[in-house]
Formats: sequence, C-alpha cells, structure tokens
Amino acid sequence: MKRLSVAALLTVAALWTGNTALAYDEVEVKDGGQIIGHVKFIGAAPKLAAVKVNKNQDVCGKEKASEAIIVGRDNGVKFAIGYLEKIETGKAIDRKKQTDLDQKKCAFTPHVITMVKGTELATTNSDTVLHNANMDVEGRQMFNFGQPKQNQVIVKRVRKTGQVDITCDSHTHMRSYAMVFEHPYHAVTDETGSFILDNVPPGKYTLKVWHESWKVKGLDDDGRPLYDKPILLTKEVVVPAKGIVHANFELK
Ligand SMILES: [Cu+2]
Repeated sequence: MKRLSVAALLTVAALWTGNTALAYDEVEVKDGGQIIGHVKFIGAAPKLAAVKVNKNQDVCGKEKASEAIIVGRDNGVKFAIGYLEKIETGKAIDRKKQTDLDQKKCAFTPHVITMVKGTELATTNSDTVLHNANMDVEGRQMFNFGQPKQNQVIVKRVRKTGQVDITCDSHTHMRSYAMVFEHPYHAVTDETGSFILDNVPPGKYTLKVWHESWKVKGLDDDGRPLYDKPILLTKEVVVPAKGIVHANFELK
C-alpha cells in the first residue's frame, strides 16, 4: 500500500516536471538581446467618463477616474502588456518573486500586472473598508476572497495562465487585469508607453501587445462598465545577439 502511493507520487511528479519542461526550459542565455517596445496612441487621447462609486463614498469618493486608457508624454500608453507569444527556452524564472496588488483608495494598484505561473500574488487591503477581490481567468473563477481588515495581506499561488479579470464584489467601479505566463518575457508599459524584455536568446519571435480597451459598451447588471474586447497587436521581431531591437505599436 505504502509502495503504491510512493509510486503514484513519483508518477505525478514525473508528469508534472515533464509538463513544465515542455512548456518552458530555463537555461543560461548566451549573447542575449533586448526588445524595447513602445506603445503609442494615435490621435487625441480619449476622454473617459469617470466611473460612479456605489458604496463607501466617504472613503472612496463619489466617482473615480477611469484607468481604462492612460495616455502620457509623447502619447505613450501606460498599462499595456508586451510579451513574447511563444518561447520554449530562455532565462531563469524568479520563482521567489511575489507580485503585489494593493487595494488602495478603492482602486487596484497597479492597474495592470504580469506574473509567471507558479509564483505568488500578494493582495493587500490598504483601506478601512471591506474589499472582496474576484479574479477570473479566461472566464472561470480563480480566486474570490474578502479582506475586511486594513493592511490585511492575502498570498495566493497562481496556477493558471491567461488573462485574469480582477473586480471587487463590494465596489462596482474597481477593475484591473493580470496576465499570467509560462515564461518570464513580459512587461507592463510605463508612463512613456515603453516596455523592455531583456536577456532574450537571439532569434525570431512573435511579439504581442495587449491592451484592455477603453471603449465602453454599456453597464452590466451591477452597474459595472462593460468594455469592448481587449486589443491585441502583433509584430515579428528579430533579436540580435547582444543587441537591441525596437518595436513600435499603435493604438487608435
Ligand atoms: Cu472594493
């Protein structure tokens, strides 16, 4: 009986490591290059209506500015995600890195995050009111937890890849996004609309840019703004050995 369970465990372990090896192999990258991406908005930056606050207005305010698109200096778009569509071999994953998500002044902060599957997400409530994060990956619930106490931190290991829609069950105005990958080549754009993927093995790749979309389609039953489908842009890039390739993306 004991022997059987050990054998079963070994089989599960072999399957697990086998799967991981298939998905992404960590190696020492030789002559790694860099991808510098730029995401720009073409034309006048959209003016988005503020989102109404349904609860705790004494703490959250009556309405919050929409973060669905943030256009900064030189029309750079903040909170887009640049990533390699597919890479099977590359730099090591920092498995100890925790990704922080704060619920602060009734907003998820930062508004967009990226993570590697198998790492931890640390969600904090910095407010004096109850937040209840609801995280769906590709339409299926991944996490759903309430945080009634200020400065409470809940740590969860993320075991699925894909786009994560994050909302708060208490506050219909709160919304943010995460994207979870098998590999470490992804980044969120900064206020200049730039992202950097470094230590990429030289070669040809499909580079993608994701943006949540700012086009409001109406309101759901709870009064949450419904947005158009996220926008995906694609570009083929060739990463030179020890060199840099720039890739420009346009949103309009
Ligand atoms: Cu909330």
